[in-house]
Amino acid sequence: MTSLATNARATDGTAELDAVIIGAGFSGMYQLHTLRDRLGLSVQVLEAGEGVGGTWYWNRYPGARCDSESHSYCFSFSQELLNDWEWSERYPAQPEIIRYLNFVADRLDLRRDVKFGTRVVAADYDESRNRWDVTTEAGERFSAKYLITAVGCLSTTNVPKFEGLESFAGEWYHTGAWPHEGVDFTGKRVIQIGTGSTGIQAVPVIAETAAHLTVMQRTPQFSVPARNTPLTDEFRRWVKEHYPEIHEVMRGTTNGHSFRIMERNAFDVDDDERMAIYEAAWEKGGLQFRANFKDMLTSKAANDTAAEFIKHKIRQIVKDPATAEKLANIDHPYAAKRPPIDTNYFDTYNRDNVSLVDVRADPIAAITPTGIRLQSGAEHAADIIVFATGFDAMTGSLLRLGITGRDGLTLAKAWEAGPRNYLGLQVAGFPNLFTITGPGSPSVLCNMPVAIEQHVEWITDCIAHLRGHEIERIEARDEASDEWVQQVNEAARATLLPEAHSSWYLGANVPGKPRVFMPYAGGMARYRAICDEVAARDYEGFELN
Ligand code: NA7
Repeated sequence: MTSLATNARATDGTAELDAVIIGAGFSGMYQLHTLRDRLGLSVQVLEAGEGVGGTWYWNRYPGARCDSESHSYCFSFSQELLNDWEWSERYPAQPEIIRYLNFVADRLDLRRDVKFGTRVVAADYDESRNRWDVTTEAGERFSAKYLITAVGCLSTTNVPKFEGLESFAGEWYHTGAWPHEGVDFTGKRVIQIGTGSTGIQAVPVIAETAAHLTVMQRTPQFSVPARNTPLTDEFRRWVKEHYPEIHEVMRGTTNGHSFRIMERNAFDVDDDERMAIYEAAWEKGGLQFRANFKDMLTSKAANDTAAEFIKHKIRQIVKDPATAEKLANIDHPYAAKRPPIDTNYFDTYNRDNVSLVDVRADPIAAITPTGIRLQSGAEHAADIIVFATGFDAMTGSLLRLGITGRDGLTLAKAWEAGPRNYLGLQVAGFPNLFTITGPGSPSVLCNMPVAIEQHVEWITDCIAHLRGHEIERIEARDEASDEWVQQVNEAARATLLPEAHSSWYLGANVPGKPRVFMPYAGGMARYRAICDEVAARDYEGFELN
């Protein structure tokens, strides 16, 4: 077996490596560290952005902040990194996350093996050489035995194809490709399309400076207060003293967060007690609102109690009854679409300079030179349009890499009817290709750093095993892939998640995308156990040769 300690260059200028990693966000950075510094491989990371950070490099929109609590939204593998970093707020804002990831890149000396400003446009598997040939937009070529995608789940922006966008005389931006110099809304008429987690964070901030903000809402959303706050020294000390316990909780729960899901069901307590529990959780704020009862995502009746509570809060907060009704007219179960948390979102509709338009009742017909026209003919004027319209989630960023496996099989063809793979990690027909947080793994249903660390460590152990046993190739078997897709479907069906018909978990936000529930909903702890067992059984379900 050959290993190239340093990058070699073939006579045609192709860089020869052990591994190419695509993406330098949380996952690509950690994968580089493990393969290079633990296994001693030659590795090249290719990153489209000009800096580390992945999704956080691009998502610089007003109010951009993580919904996971800061002490749980970081790497846990290095005690040194944990000791030497201090978070300032309960939830980290985008600039602080970028500072954190740059701190990690410095400490682990990662940048020397990352090529920034480099977009991959093709990756072809050559069976005779058992190598992946990777081509970039600039025509550079890299060849590697292992190809690892670390492209994130929410990186390919979805700009709906509205007629007339090119005719718009003002400025328009997608939140996921926000200008680094920022956007000045002062005195401007702004229309924002979209009220997902991003839109709900952006509305209160844009409203502070815009002359007028018109929010165009298609699907009303539940949201719970985040209750963001600066962290006290006492809390930070407590966290540093309790990492083992905190990490044990994060690794043992369904969703990878640092809070446990309660053991009780919603109807184990009477109505008064349930209301008191919801009130306390509303005051505390955060994603743990869904952890109040363990049957919240499996029993419609239990879920209805939370849904009614939040709708009641919306009607209490929003003073104009017509606006309140549009916001509270929610027809999916609570948390079946990704549940946002917010800072003054509903309150913002009480401002004189903010209005809400229901574009489900009266859809957007076209973008005009001066604004947006609805199907009814109503016109809304704008100087700036903000697209908070989400992403071609989970599969979009993988499909646009131009991946072709054995016998000319493209990933696009293999996934024509939706993503089919084994454990979310490997696709049949694509040997030695690993997809970090791919569809079919818990990914977006989990606190991302936890999902990422588990995948990176599993892939690292797997590659170490291959090298230790002189195995050249690993590839998911067809039967194992079919069984896994079935397990992913069954796990989703056991919950209320598929009932949110407009959810991006199902690909429903992108017209023409196959409707398949993409993330594994069986829980991170169960998923981790399955992956460990597969490895312990000599990589059962994979072909090794
Ligand atoms: P989301 O959650 O996909 O939200 C996108 C929003 O844009 C949502 O309200 C959509 O309505 C709306 N949308 C999308 N297309 C249209 C069209 N054509 N017309 C009107 N409205 C539209 O993306 P986010 O960026 O907010 O959040 C993504 C994830 O990032 C988030 O869940 C966290 O995990 C972090 P819809 O609901 O599809 O009717």
